[in-house]
Amino acid sequence: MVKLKSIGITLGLSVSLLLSGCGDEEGNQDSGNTTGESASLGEQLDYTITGIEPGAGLTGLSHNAIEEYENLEGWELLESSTAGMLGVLDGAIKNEEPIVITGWTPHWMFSAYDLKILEDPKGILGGSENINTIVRKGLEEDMPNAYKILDRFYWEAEDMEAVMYDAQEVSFEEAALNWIEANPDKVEQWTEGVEKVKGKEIELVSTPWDTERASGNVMKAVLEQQGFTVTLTPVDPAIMFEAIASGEGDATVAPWLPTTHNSFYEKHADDLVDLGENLKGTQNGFVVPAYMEIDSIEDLQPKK
Ligand code: PBE
Repeated sequence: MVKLKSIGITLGLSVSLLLSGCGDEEGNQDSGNTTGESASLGEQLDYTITGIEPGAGLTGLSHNAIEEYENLEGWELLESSTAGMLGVLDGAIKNEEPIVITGWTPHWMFSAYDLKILEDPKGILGGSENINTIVRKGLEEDMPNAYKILDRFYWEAEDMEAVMYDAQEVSFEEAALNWIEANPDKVEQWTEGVEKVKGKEIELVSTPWDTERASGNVMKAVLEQQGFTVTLTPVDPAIMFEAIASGEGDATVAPWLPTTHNSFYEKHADDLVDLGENLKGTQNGFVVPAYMEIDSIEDLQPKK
């Protein structure tokens, strides 16, 4: 971290020296100037934002951003996978190269690397958001004990992060159990006075990202300790909402709202029960290494 920070400072200095010494030659800064010795930022990036899975809410929002920001004319979103994106980010940082990725917090990428979320003045990538608990219609009548726990479930970003960090060493199942053991007071708040059951089956659906593997596995383990037999199925956000709306799935603690998963939510809003937020303060964004000289999405220049 310290090393990365000092690289950032060195690079910043050399860019400003270059700027003061070379008139309109802009070095690393993107002026759309293709005659200079150094390629513009857009050229270096091949006008590409490195994205994640096609089915992610963030991928849809990123396409919207490219459309809505005039300065992103000619830019493309490279869809891949979260692991692929993280590999490209790691490679760029090792080589001190520029990179723009689609990222989100909570995520370990922010503790592993010195990163910044680019300002999003149009608010297209969602700003500060929440994660909600959503259940199928009729769950309250069919499984009042599970419903009560799901309704009460609330934790902080630090709790989710603790599970995610632990899960870099152990499985998410084990990390969830470790967190539960370390936080009996929180679990007690969700389960207090709730009657235990004997093997009643409940189907949780979730999405495949670490944030939701953390929350999904904690909810699974809590319900198991209450006597439920729990299935936890990770699917794309679109499928997750369809499952709850059709009643094939009983509950999810994974929807990012009001923006990231809004298109899916709106489609099914009449056919599901929204129990409100279970975590506050998540955020999506276009993310760059701190050594890059830009601060806002609007600092990126259109393809000429
Ligand atoms: N994400 C970011 C999920 C939720 C927000 C990748 C973790 C998604 O984009 O659907």
